[in-house]
Amino acid sequence: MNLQLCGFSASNYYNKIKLQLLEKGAPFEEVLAWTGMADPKVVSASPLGKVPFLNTPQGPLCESIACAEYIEAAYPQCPLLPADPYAAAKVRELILFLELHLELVARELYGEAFFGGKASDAAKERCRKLLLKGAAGFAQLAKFSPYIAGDAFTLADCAAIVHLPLVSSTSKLIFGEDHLAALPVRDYLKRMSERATVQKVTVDRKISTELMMARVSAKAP
Ligand SMILES: N[C@@H](CCC(=O)N[C@@H](CS)C(=O)NCC(=O)O)C(=O)O
Repeated sequence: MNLQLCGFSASNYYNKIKLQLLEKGAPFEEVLAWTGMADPKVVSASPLGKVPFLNTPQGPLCESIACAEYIEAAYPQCPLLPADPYAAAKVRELILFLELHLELVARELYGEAFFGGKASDAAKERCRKLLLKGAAGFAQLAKFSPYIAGDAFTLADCAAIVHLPLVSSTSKLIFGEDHLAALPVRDYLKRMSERATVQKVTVDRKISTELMMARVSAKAP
């Protein structure tokens, strides 16, 4: 059976894995699955109802970092993790740093930024401080030369390409300023947008975002 990538193309974590698979030229199918606990098929693969998850020939797998590592091991073509242990660990460090200290922090404000919700002033202030710290830390680790981890396209780029624009736009929408402005994010994303794989992810993301927003409005009271 072909590997199945389950989720939807508006999700940044889903797109991180989709970009990896496209970059590797690994065979896969996309299977639409929305988040939440309502669908037993989703929950049996991903206990918190989060996407993405994979259906592999051996069984399901959730958490995008585990999925990415599985894909690297199972499909060794076009490796996106360096062979050198230290260089590979530096790529993992960048992904973890970006997800824990920037994406997950900004995520607390997505409700207000994109879905008509409202975050408390205390939550905003906590996120603002954490984003400032996270951005300074990421600036210390990320190379942008021309890729996030240096001179080769890696899994860290798959993560940065999907997460950095969300963090920037959340920061602009909520705080009126981009907490990533000191980093060369705009030039980096422009360079990455020249890749056919990134273009495919972007086109699919726009279509999926419209579908997702229609679902959100249909559910709104
Ligand atoms: N740590 C998870 C995060 C995945 C995640 O948060 N996905 C979002 C979509 S972008 C989701 O499923 N949200 C629904 C929820 O948290 O209930 C991973 O790396 O796979």
